Amino acid sequence: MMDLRGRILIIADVHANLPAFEAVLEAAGDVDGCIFCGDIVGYGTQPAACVYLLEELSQRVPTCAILGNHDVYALEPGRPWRGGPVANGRQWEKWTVAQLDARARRFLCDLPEFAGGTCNDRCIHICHYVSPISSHVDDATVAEELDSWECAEGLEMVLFGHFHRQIDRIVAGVRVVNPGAIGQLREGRPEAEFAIWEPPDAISFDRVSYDVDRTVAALAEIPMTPEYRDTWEINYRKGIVDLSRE
Ligand SMILES: [Mn+2]
Repeated sequence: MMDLRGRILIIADVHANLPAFEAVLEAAGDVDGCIFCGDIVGYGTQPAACVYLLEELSQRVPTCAILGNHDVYALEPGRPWRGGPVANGRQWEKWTVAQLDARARRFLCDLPEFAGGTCNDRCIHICHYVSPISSHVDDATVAEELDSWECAEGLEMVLFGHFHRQIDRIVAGVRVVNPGAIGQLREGRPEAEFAIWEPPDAISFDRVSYDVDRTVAALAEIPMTPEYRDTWEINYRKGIVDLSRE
């Protein structure tokens, strides 16, 4: 059972973007623990290196990490997955699966899809999402989704990912917090997002610029059409995901 205390880094949706992940860890400074809400890999340019970095972090400070839908897919590519990769993205996800060596797979296989426990004396639940709706939805749809969540009695906070946006709301008396995305930005700023929880209840959101050029350069390693590579270069540089060009 997780019991974290102190200055806690809350992160999600790294999506194999190593420069962004490194920038967040540096910007966060010294932390006493970490909560990772899923999607360490999936799309992205450096899946294995990101898994290793999460593993190293978990060896350095108490860390509670869970799998996201893309991580589950990378471990079980045959598993039916709503909102799965489309068009060119399918090739990219196959490439991701091939990049994960035994060490990376072993680390991921040990992660759960949900976790519960306490953090700074609050009873918390960690999940990537509650229902598998697409992450590419507008704010109103996210709000509708959150309102439909039913939280267990006594629960004080839900920490989640998937929607790639920073959220701090009260839903039926439970605080629901999403730290935003590190590696696949969708809010029109190419800055990696994270949150810091200072006891007892102060959760602050932050973002940091990262070496986008390095991420874009690594796209060259991945088998994809030049057009699709251009799309993702634009996505990374603008901090968007243009589904119309998928
Ligand atoms: Mn994601």
